[in-house]
Amino acid sequence: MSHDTETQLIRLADYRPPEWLVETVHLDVSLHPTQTRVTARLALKRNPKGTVGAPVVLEGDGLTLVRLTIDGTPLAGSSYSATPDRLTLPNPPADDFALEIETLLDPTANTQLMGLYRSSGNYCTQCEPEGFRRITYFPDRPDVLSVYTTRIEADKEEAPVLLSNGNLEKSGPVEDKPGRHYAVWHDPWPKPSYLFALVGGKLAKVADHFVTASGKPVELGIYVEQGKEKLAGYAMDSLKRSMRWDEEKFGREYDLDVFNIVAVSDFNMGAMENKGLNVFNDKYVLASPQTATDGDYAGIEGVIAHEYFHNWTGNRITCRDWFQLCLKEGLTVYRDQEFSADARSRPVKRISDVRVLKAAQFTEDGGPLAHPVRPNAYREINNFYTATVYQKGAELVRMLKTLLGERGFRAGMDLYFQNHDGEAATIEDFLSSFAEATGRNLSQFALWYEQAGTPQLKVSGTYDASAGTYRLDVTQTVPPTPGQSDKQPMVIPLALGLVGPNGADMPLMLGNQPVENGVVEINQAQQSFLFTGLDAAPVPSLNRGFSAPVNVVSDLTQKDRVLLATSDSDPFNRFDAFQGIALDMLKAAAREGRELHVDALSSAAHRLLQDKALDPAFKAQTLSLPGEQEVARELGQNVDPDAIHTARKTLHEALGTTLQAEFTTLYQDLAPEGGFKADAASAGRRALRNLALDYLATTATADGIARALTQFNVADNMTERFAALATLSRHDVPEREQALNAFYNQFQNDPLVIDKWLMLQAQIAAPDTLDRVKGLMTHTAFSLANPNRVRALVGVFAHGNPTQFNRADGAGYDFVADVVLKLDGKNPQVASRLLSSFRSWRQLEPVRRAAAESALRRVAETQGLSVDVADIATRSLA
Ligand code: B3K
Ligand code: ZN
Repeated sequence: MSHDTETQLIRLADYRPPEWLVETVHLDVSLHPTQTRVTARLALKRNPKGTVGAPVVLEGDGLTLVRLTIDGTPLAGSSYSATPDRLTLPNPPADDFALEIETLLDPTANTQLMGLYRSSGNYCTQCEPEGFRRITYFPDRPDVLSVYTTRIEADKEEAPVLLSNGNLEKSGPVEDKPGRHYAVWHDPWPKPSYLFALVGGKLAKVADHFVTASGKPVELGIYVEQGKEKLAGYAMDSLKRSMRWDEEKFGREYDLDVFNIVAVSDFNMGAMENKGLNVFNDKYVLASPQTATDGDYAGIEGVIAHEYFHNWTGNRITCRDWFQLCLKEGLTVYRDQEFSADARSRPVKRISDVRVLKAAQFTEDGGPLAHPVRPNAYREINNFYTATVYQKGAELVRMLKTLLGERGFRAGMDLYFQNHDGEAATIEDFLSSFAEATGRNLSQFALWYEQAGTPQLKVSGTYDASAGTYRLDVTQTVPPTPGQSDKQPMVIPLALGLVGPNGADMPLMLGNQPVENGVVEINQAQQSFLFTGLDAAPVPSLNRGFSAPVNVVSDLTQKDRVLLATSDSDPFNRFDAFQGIALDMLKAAAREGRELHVDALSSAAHRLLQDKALDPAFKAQTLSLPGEQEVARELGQNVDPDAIHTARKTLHEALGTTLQAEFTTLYQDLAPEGGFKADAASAGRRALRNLALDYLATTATADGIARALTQFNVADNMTERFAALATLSRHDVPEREQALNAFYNQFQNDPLVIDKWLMLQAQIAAPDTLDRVKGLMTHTAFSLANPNRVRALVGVFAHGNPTQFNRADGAGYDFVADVVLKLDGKNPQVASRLLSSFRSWRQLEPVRRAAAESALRRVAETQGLSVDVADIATRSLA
């Protein structure tokens, strides 16, 4: 890792095909805690599409070369050059030859958690995007696809389990080496190096099996630390359901004899889709009712599905280069969202996905780190595994489906799989599959991949009673973003309805044609639509189901929103209308200190709560007030996080007080019956009951706190216990410390639960939280080497505690900057992710803005930064 100024900007426009291909890779890995020996035999072949006479240039990252041979003969020192970062053969002996490279690695010293490293004593790898080059020299780019055979050798005692990609070919004791054993794995599917994986260690296997639609048996294995076997049941069930779903919804079957998942406790992100050998952060595998919340269960289901779905969208069809990352990530997020929507409640899933999109992606898109879904330049690709690539990328796929219809979408997907299986593809390949399948020109749609920024739709309506018409005027603008000042109009599928005074949908006719599927297409800067046949003035219900990732600015009144919140046939817009009423009030209160008049909101809440037809999970989502960061984003400038916090707290208390009787009844009515069930309906009831608990605790009576403490004490599952603890943690009462201590004592041996304990404390909106967080960093439960601990404590403080991270004295910024710098020497990826918490600094009021800027500058000016951190610091300040 070198300093930013020395690193080249890599541009999409400079893409060239690889000069050399690698047809097969034979790896021989002899595991040792500090001296792991890797022999790689690469069958190199000149790419006919490359430059005549090009040298062989292989990437490395911190490698120690031991030996180099060609077709068995050691290479003379003059015929190659090797540095830790590169191996060059200026005059390759032939257009087709076998190069054997021996390197020596120290997995114990690998704190970056990229390449081969150790977690709880076990060996594992992470290669995406550029970790394979930390194992051996290689053309480490996704468009070089090779067939891998991997022999792993290890101490039988230290690593009884040896796994790699593909199918197991042989295993047994190593002759002449007592105590050593080996396994040979072969993966018949050509793949890029980033999908390589290897695991060795003391792991317990949870076994199951699956028979594919065409009758092929598959052995399933989930490997966990010994003693944790009982915690893998939900993950296994999610895996089998994902495998079936992909067959039913996309016609995709699994393609190896085995599918293995390994859960490790030190992992930079959620999980990794290595071919046939997914490696997971154990947070997304391990669950029991006593230790995991409903949210954790949903997370496991979603991530297991996501990684499994990558087998087709990512592995069988991979990316030509890292600019195309959204080709696999956006599409696979879309697929996992749809899977969970089918498995749970579709409207509720949509609401929670949009909440994530707005919180993470809209915020990113509105700040200095904004970039297109397909970026056109990067310094450090690890910094582009973002909400924009993932979540906005998924929205683009969803819009395609809306524009093309269910059948057109499926036909396009089928053609994409048919035409590009086994290839490293591009967004153009993806889009042209849909264009070809449906005959639709998608060139304007492609702008969604090129133009950053959240489009804004300004919408106003005029009703003409005498003509019975309603004219909707729509103006589209895409705000300027770094490097992109002028934008072109995009294609925006706008799902809408016209709601009559009685709350029912009115006819949706343009001229005498009904609007197909209730979707109009916006494709110009300005457009008008004249709806006909209306005998009363309608209230427009816009962007139903959040059909496009845009900001809609309309002239709806509070009364209009109340109508939509209480009677829109589109559940998403009921949610959105309710949130909109709250948001308007919070903005006015935070900005102008305007008083909160809660009547409209509480009567809408009352009607929602009384509506028997509504799913409890939906009610819980709708009645959860917009977050403080959402209010900040909506305010856009001169943000005072304390004012927002106060406004939100006041509104929360006012609603809790007004609806006290109702929430009390609800809390009683929803009391658990029978044992814990993880299904969506049961989770929804718990969510609504916990919401009631939280509102009731705000009512300034001792009752609410006592109720929360009782729930904390008697709960037989983590969802209820944790919700009660979260509620208590938001109040400055003695019960808070009492419960936090009890929780720690009960769960101190379970690091994943301790993360929850750290998280809640990091979020407390009180001036002593910073000291508390600093203190917790020295607690035995904390470790700077473990990404989950760092994210739970420091990550949550920086990203999830707006008042204390943004302390007016700048101490929150200084603290986070210090941790970033300290962490950067160990794990640049986790450090740079933490630094991205500064991304909205320009929106702050002047005092905080200056303090944040100076902390950012201090980071940027530090010598010897990783490229990862230097890149975020530089772009944040630009
Ligand atoms: N593809 C991996 C992410 C790798 C991130 C590298 N910084 C997990 C996923 O999206 O499925
Ligand atoms: Zn992914």
